[in-house]
Formats: sequence, structure tokens, C-alpha cells
Amino acid sequence: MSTIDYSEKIPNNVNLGEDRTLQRALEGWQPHFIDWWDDMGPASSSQHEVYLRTAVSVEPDGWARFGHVKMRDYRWGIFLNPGAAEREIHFGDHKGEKVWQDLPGEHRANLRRIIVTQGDTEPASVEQQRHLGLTAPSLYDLRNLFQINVEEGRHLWAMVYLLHKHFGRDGREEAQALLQRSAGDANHPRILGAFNEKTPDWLAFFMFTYFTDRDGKFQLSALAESAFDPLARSTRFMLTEEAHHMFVGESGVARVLARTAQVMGQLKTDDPHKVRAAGAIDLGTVQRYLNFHYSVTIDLFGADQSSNAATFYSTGLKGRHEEGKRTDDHVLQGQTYKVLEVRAGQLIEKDVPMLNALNEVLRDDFIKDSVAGVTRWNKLLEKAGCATRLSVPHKAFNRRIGALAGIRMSPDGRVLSEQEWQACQPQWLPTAQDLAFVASLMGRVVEPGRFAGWIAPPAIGINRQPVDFEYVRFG
Ligand code: BYC
Ligand code: FE
Ligand code: FE
Repeated sequence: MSTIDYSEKIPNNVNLGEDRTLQRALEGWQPHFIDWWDDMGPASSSQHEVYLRTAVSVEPDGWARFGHVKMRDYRWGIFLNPGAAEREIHFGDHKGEKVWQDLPGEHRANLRRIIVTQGDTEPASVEQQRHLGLTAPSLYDLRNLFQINVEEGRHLWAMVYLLHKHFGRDGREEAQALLQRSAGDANHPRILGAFNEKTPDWLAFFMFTYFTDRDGKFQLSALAESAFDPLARSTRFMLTEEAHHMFVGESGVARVLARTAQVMGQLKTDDPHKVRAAGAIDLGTVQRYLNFHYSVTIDLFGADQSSNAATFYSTGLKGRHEEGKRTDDHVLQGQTYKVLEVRAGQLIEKDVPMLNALNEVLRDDFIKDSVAGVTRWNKLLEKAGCATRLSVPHKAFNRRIGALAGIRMSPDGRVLSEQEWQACQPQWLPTAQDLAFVASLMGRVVEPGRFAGWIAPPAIGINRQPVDFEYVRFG
């Protein structure tokens, strides 16, 4: 078992103590990270003792340790999955060669860009969520928010380790810059669009963790195939944490729906005004939030045709989701993939070189995975006797990146004029009134076992604790 050494200032399983220069560099970055956490992390939370899980080893069963800790004392550190001794590159032009333990000079710029982009999203999400603790619907939910926040903090550490260890001086500068950009900042924004949006309330938080953390899952899974072994092993371990983040999103939305369905059943109505008057979130509002978070998230996969994507794959830097389970030649020269394009007001499919379409391939994998959970939400509505169903909007709806950016598309896939779009948009994306209504429901619930009126309790607690366990103690 590959245990993590907690006796060190920076817990790690990479023998950090044997590389004094690196250890000193990271110990130099650590106080900047803590300052960032104090300034930009969860608001007014420094005295809370939170029932957190901490990794004790990087094996699949290494998540054994649960206990109340102050988040500031969370053991952020550097954990790499154990390496498979003789792993070979299994896609792209270097297929069959040994994976790289050191950074090849010719791929330095591209790897730096990938690692910085990945690293940038992690603190961004913590910043986006920093006020949510003040309006948590229960202690159970508050604890889940904080668990996600500390783990995203650790994901930042994972990328900062790679920058410090492998990229010398510019790596150290990039690590510093990761703490200087911030979500939504007009002058120093985060790199990718979705990470500059607001997460103003808990419905947005659940949609974010359902959809946007799932982008994390798919991007990390593609990077876990990398020929650059330290990146592959870091991201492989990060992936183990992503499952919980998506669980919080899926179960959170499910609990909102359960409560709404209950209110609709009691009042025998699907009138959104009556549902709102009873303190639940009407299904139209849920659908509009879904449309927003889905469309902003699928933009994160980049342009449908991208020469970067082709280069990243061919040079072995970034594979496909579950590369090893695919049965093609893993080189993809001469193969094609269908992407969408608008021509003369019509959407058409066209075949383009597969290598250039790998962003689209990953986006399509993501879409399939997302839809599965929406189907589970619909089962819940059906069982509760609701006629309404949720659905993901068309791929071209509300896009800002790639060939579909700028065209106007309804959620059900009709190309629209600008005028039609303007007229209908309030039915499809959250309006100022929707946001104000959801905000009006957000109040802090801090008694163990109590839940806000707009959300049902979970079926079970965390780590077999009861639902009314004191998941957060206020110091
Ligand atoms: N917003 O050729 P393209 C997570 C830029 S989430 C703004 O397609 P490429 C997490 C692009 O940079 C996972 N700009 O680019 C979740 C490029 O700019 P330049 C994050 C965008 O490189 C929740 C230009 O448009 N990880 O972990 O093929 C909580 C042309 O685009 C956007 C990664 O993303 C956008 N949405 O693809 C916490 C993995 N999209 O060079 C954490 C690493 C594209 O023309 N990143 N642009 O100025 C990558 O693999 C790639 O950078 C991307 C972009 C797939 C993101
Ligand atoms: Fe993350
Ligand atoms: Fe995450």
C-alpha cells in the first residue's frame, strides 16, 4: 500500500524530503496558498469544524479517514497514483514507446498550457462557491460543499507540484499566477468561460457540480492517459475525488425535484406561481438552470475543430476518455468524425478529420454521460406522478465557443432569428426574476437534521452517520 507521509509539512507520497530544492520551493508557495484560502476560500468558515474525509493512501480503498477538522488544517498535499512500472504510450505517434518520467523539451509549451488550464479551474470553482456556506440548506449540505472545496484546493496543489517539479522558473511563475487570477475578475479573469460565471445559489451549485465537475471527470480522464507519466498519475488520483462532486450535484438536484414534486402533489397543481408560493422551486426554473449550466459547460471542451486537440493527441499529451477500451488503431490518421455546422440557416453534419475533432469526441462522451443522470431525474418525477420531464438542450443552444457560437438555436434544435431568440430567451435561460426567487429561498439552516423547505433530506448520511449528525460544528 502506498501510504502518504503526514509527518511532513506537505503530506506526500513522492518522497518530497529527498528533493530539498523542490521541497523549499513548495514550502514557499504554501503560505501564498493559505493566504488565498483565507481571502478567497469559503467565507466566514475559519472556526468551523467539518466532518471531512482525508486520503490516507492512494489505493482505491485509501479514503478511510473521516473526522472533524478545521478546513485550514486540512492536509493538502501531493499524491500520485502508484505508477505501473513499464507503462507504454498507447496512442498517437509515440505508441509503443515507454511513457516519459521527465518532461520532453519539445512538448514543454503544450504541457505547460494544459497543466495551467487544468490548474486554473480548481481554485476558480472555490472562488465561485465562496458565499454558499452562508446559505446552506442543512449541515449535511454544508459539509458536502466544504468537502468539495478542500478537494478542489488539493487539485490545485496537484498541478502546482507538476509546475514546480518539471517547469523550473516559469513553472514557479505560473504557480503564483494561479493564485492571482480570480473567477469573474474583470482585469484578471480565470482562463475558461464557465469559471468566470457566478454560482449564486444552491440550485446553481448542484447544477455546477453535476455538469461542470463532470467536465472535470472527462478532461482528467483524457489527461490520465498522458504519455507524461507524472501528469497521468496525478490526474488519475484526482479522478477518484470527482465521483463525490458529481454525486453531490446529482443527488442535490434529485432532492430539489423530490420536494417540488411533493408540493405539486399536495397542492394538485403544476402552476409555477402556486409552487413558488409554497416555497418550492418550480420545474420551469430547474429546466432553465439546467439549460444554462449545460450550455456553458459544453463550451469547456473547446472548438469543434482544433489543431491543438490534434497535436495534443498525436504527440501523446492527452488521450481520449477510456482510450484503452477503444478498439480502433489509437492513431486516428485518415479517420473522420461528424461535426455540426450552420449553412444557409440550416444545421448540417459534415465529416472532418477525426484528429481535429477530438474536442468534439470528448464533448459527445460528456453529453452521453450527462443525459444518463437527467433520465434518472425524470424517473423520479415519473414515480412522483409529475407529467413534466427535464431534458438537455440542443448542442448548439447558447454556445460561445466553436463553430456553433453566435448562431441562435432553440433548446429543441430550431435555428432562430435574432428577434425570435430575444423574444424567447426568458423561457429558456434563468431570468433576473428566477434568480431573485431562488435567492429568496436561500436561508441558513444549522440545526442537525433540519432541511430548508425547498429541498428534501437525503436518503442516507455521510460515511454511515445518521442524517441528523452534526456534520459541521461552529466554533
Ligand atoms: N472559454 O483550439 P481550441 C475541472 C479558447 S474542469 C474560454 O478549441 P483547445 C473542474 C482556447 O483556450 C476541466 N476560452 O482550444 C470542474 C483557445 O485560445 P487561444 C478543466 C476557451 O486548446 C469543476 C481558443 O479558445 N480541464 O477540472 O483545443 C470544478 C481556441 O480553442 C474555451 C481542462 O480543460 C472556453 N470554454 O481546447 C473544478 C483540460 N474553450 O489559444 C474543476 C486542459 C476554448 O486561441 N485544457 N477556449 O487563445 C484543454 O485540454 C484545452 O485547453 C481545452 C481547450 C479543451 C480547454
Ligand atoms: Fe477538481
Ligand atoms: Fe471537482
